[in-house]
Amino acid sequence: MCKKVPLRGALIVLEGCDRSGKTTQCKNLVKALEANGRPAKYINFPDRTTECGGLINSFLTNKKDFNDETIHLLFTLNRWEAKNAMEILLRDGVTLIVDRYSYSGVAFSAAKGLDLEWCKAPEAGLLKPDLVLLLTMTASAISKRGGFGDERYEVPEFQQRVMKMYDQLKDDSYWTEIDADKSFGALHDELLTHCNHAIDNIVNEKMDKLW
Ligand code: FDM
Ligand code: MG
Repeated sequence: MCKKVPLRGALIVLEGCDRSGKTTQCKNLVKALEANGRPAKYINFPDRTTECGGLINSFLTNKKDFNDETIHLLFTLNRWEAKNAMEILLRDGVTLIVDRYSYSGVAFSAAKGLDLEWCKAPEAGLLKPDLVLLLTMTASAISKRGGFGDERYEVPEFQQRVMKMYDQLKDDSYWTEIDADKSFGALHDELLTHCNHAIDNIVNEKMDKLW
């Protein structure tokens, strides 16, 4: 039996607080999809390899200071500069597994006190994901994992505020919340099922836009 070729790749975003295992899960999802003959690529934001990403890295590692608005806009710019390349890959049938996206941008900045709508505005027009997988963990599960680094924002109390902001952003029409407090393998299997479902259910060749 011949397998139906999807119209395009799926744009799948993983969101959640630090220490939820997002990055390793994203990379393993790409491996699993590719092993099943589904082209996939790992993308992460911030992308620290660009000039703009270098400024963001200096900020996160406390080597440079920017006010809240400026760093917010740098994170956004870092997504705009990736947009065309992402669109080309999706059109070529490559599924993108994205480690953080505009939702991190808005949730982290709003958790610092910036107005939520102000934070959302410059993200408008970026590619809208087909699926957002939000990894959730309770405060006690987070503290059990420990191992926060010394970058800015890697503080349990702040991460809790960020999780509350995700609640204001989530949209049940394309978000799925997943409890990340389980074994790596069990979480991987659950995430992979959702990714395969999203790829199988692409109906529009054209991408939608945020918001
Ligand atoms: N972060 C990430 C933001 O504040 N805004 C954004 O737009 C993005 C993409 O940067 F604390 C924060 C989230 C995190 C930090 O991210 C670095 P990684 O995933 O730990 O590299
Ligand atoms: Mg981090």
